[in-house]
Amino acid sequence: MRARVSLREPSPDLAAAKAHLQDEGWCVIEDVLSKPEAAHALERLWAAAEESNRRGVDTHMPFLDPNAANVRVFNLLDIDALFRDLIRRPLALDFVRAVLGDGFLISNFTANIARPGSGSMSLHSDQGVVVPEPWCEPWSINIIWCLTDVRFDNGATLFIPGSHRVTRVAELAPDPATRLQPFEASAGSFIAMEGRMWHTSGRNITKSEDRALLFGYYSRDFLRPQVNWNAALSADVQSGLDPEMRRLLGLDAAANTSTGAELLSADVGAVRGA
Ligand SMILES: O=C(O)CCC(=O)C(=O)O
Repeated sequence: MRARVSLREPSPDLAAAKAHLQDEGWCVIEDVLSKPEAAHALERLWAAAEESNRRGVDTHMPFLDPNAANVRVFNLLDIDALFRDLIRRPLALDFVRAVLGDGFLISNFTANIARPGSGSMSLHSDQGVVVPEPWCEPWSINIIWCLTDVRFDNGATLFIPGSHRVTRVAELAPDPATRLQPFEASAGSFIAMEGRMWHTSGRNITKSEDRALLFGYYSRDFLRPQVNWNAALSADVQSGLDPEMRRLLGLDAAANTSTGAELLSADVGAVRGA
């Protein structure tokens, strides 16, 4: 098991990182994007923030963040093809599959730029946001793209080690906030974080350094994604998507069929075997 693997290593042990993700609920893959690629994505993210404001979707969400130093960008997939490419990067999907298997959908893709002076949001797990307790199995995962270096002092995401084993809120006590640790990583990395991990945004206590993260959120295909992509993606964007991307977004007519199909074939097999 390895918590961190760099793609620059002569033979990166991705299996060891997946094992860490499966057991400990997280891992970091470094050097997935080059520094210029991460810087370019950051430029496009700022352009997306402007476009979001132009469309009338505010980038400050008072119900999420204590002040406007957190810049939130929603609907990245509608705004820029660069984000439509990132959300389906084969390496990212490989880590998603390691936790969710083949039957998953893209649930959301958003950004949070924590600028100097930003504060923490509420402690939560992302699976808890979409499924009521008990949380007995991993049904969602985040692939968190780091577009800047991420450290404790510039507002790294804080997580509670082992909290992906918590099945009910009551099990979090006592003093969960005292057990928070930062996810630190360099620009161009991604952090894979199982959906049941309890976490929050850190405070950016630097004078002048932004922390920019993209949150690619995926969930099992029997769960309704956080975003209704049929409504959120323009006709123009939808018409340019290939069949695989339509499938990942759950855009086609058939929905929630894979689990039932497995059960049905198991039943038929049992009858045949009788
Ligand atoms: O920005 C962060 O570090 C965490 C954000 C988060 O957890 C969320 O938006 O749900």
